[in-house]
Amino acid sequence: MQEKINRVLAAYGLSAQVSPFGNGHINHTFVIPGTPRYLLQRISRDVFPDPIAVMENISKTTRFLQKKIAAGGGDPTRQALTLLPTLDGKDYFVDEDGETYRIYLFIEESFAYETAPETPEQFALSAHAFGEFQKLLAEFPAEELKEVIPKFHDTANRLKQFRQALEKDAAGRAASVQPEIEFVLAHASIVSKITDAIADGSVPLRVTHNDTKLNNILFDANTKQPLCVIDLDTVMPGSLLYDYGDALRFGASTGAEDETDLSKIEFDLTYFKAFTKAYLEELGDVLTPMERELLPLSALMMTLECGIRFLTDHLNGDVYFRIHRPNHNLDRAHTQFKLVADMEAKMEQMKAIVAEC
Ligand code: ADP
Ligand code: GN1
Ligand code: MG
Repeated sequence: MQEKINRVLAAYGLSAQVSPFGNGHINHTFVIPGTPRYLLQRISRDVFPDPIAVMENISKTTRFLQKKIAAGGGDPTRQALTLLPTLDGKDYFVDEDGETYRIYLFIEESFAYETAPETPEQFALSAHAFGEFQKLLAEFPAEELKEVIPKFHDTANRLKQFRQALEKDAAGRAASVQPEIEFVLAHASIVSKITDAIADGSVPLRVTHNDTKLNNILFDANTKQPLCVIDLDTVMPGSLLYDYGDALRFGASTGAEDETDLSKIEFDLTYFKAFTKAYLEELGDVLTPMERELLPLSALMMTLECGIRFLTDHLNGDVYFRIHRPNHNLDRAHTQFKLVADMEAKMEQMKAIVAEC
């Protein structure tokens, strides 16, 4: 591996002993020691059929964000990702095996929350960060972005892919997960709620992040304030409900995404309220009535969708999300389904909280 990486580094005029880094489920990430430090990432070809399109989107969005941040008096090299160019001036490098790599400036003195933060107030900070990110990108010309993963948050399509995986049963696991399968199929009636609203025009397409997991924000280690929204691979036209719902899926859970003790997993309404209030402070004036109406359901739907995706990958033999132990994707699906059930029980309270905010 290091030998391959040496050839990549050479394209950037660098040479160093790299080490694996971080907790992402998708890309391979390494840190390049030195001053400054850099972060090297190999883009997953299994996940992104066209890694160059991913890089073109990221080049455009990072440049756009940097300009906006600089114009607002911020620090564009800490508050946005900075791509290092290769010696011949490109924002990425494709090696002889066709693997695509990129290098970012390492944002020092920062940290990410890998589970929910200790207080609702800290979680609210992430709502401001994602809300502000959304506002910064509001003027970005959406037509310049490629749809790197088609139908990424089309929950109905995720259900279709689940049914196909079930049919195929590639890993021979379907028989062992019958209650989980039933749980998914019992929720078939809600999967089109957001896409239907997009189709009838009541929910607009915006440039969205689409992967607003809390660990995709770097916080400043000294001030504990949000610093930079990262993981821009899936920035593309989408619904604001995807970003809002996905952030709650992860950050309003009382436990880790892969917790095996399900008694520890609940959907915490105090966190839900803190996030919703802060998000609406940022974006309340731009929301359409239908976006507002679908806020509570979007948290449930993004959680259901993620659970469906984890279970689909378990059925497919763990080919998409990186796993670190047997049944890891099944464990992840369990937490998501537990959260869905809890949100169903709390839906009236969630609606009341949104109305109050
Ligand atoms: P994945 O798609 O695999 O989740 P990410 O881009 O989210 O990949 O990043 C993987 C890891 O690297 C995460 O742990 C994240 O905190 C860290 N990271 C990403 N970009 C930077 C950066 N510019 N500086 C410091 N750490 C970073
Ligand atoms: C993946 O890349 P990462 O780990 O931030 C996934 C998200 C899921 C998430 C679940 C491109 O996010 O869609 O919600 O795992 N990213 C992609 O933890 O599929
Ligand atoms: Mg990530």
